[in-house]
Amino acid sequence: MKIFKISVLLVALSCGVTSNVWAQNKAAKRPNIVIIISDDHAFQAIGAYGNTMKPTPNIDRIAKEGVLFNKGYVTNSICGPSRAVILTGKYSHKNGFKDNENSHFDGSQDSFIKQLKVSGYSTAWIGKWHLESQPQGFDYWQILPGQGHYYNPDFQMMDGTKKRTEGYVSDIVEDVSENWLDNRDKEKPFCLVIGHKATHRTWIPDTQDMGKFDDVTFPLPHNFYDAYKNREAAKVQDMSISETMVMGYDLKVFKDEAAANKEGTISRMNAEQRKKFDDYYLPIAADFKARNLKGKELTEWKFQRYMRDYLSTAVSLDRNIGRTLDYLDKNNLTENTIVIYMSDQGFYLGEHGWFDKRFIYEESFRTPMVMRYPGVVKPGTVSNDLVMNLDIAPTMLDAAGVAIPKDEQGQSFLPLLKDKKAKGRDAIYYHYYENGEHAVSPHFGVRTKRYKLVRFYKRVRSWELYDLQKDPNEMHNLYGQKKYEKITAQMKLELNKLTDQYDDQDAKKILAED
Ligand code: SGN
Ligand code: CA
Repeated sequence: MKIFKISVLLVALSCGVTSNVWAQNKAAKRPNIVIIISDDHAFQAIGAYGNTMKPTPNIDRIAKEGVLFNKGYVTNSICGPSRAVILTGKYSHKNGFKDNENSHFDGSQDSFIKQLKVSGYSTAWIGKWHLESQPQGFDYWQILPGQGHYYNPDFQMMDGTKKRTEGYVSDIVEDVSENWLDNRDKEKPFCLVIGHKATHRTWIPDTQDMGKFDDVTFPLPHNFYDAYKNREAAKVQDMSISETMVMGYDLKVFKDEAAANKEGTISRMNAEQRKKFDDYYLPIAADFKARNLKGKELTEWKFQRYMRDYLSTAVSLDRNIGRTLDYLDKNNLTENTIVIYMSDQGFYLGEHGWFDKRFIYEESFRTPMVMRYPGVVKPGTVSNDLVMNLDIAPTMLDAAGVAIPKDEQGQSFLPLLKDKKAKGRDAIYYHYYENGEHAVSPHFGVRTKRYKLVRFYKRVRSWELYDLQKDPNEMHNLYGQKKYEKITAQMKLELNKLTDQYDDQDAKKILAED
């Protein structure tokens, strides 16, 4: 009997069977990972976060089957920097990618993707990347150069070629992702990042979704006409719907056909796409021109058009998130796959009169973030812990059973989800650097559960303090008020502590000058 067993083992070994069985067992235990990262998608535009129009049934499905993070934040609210933080688990001053204007991601540094790959995962990044340098640590990548285009986008391929693909960008990013999943090495667990361009400016929906919200009149946020009293940085920004948002480029009301043809994405459309685009937008433009709007009427007209395009673009995006979930269902992958949906940061939908992001104020500091992790996260969980995009890398390594490198600055949020008694952060740290387009002054700051302290230090030099409990919309800067001296001092201590903890030398220098 014994001899028989040994001989079976020998035969198995010689055929390589045992190593396959071993790989499969290991793969079964380690979850697959799908991270869907969209661009500029505001939590205010998501059903699960309270949008009553319910434009995102598929994102809502992830939340329902997993966890909704109510307090998900980013460390630096802008595209490239956020992706660099997600990859490395380190703040911008450590991973080197501080802003979209002067930075170039050093791909030779460590990332959670590289760690997963070494530990036996198949890895891929498909879609928006925006880190300038070529992706490293992926078995496969196919990326949109820079911001990419909504229609018939070019992709940068691994072999150095550029490939134009006909269609709508969110559909194509999903097609390529499913194709990679079909052809992946099925012996291994996988980690796939799906990088969507939507809902980035200039918010162009798939033709089938144009006009989806034309019957809706969106309520103006109550601080739409913010006068920025006592808030210098907010006063000097260039991201308002009234001043910055343009009729042609942003809202597709062009002077004439020649002007439309000059716009990148529109000029790329094929005849069929262009006809549908014109059928929808030309009557809107004609109506607008006939009205001759001015002042507040004009601004509010712009706001309604902005909201309609933005939400329709989100519908086109969400449909493709649904396709990812369907793919996992159809291929029996749902039970053993973590799915995360998040944006690279939040976005303003008219709050303070704005579009865009960058500020430490809640709408852009926060990011939507939902995660499904069958067997680990109870469906319908709502998390109110302070978590960050900084935590994605260590959390994914934790889930995969890979040691988290000591120099990662985030922390796994799995303990918070597994154990009700686990304690999360008391405070989170933010640092925004870019000092160009949209004129948002560089700043850093700290947010606790109740208060926020901000130091603007370049375009504008000033402090701001908010009581988020009394003033969740951050309209009343309390800095300098006698009544808040004690809280200010406590918050400054917290800020000093965090700049030490994260070793942010630039911020420490500025604090030392104060
Ligand atoms: C572009 C946009 C800005 C936007 C940045 C950063 N201008 O420069 O409005 O803030 O991207 O966006 S546009 O004229 O090109 O639309 S990010 O997503 O990369 O952070
Ligand atoms: Ca972005």
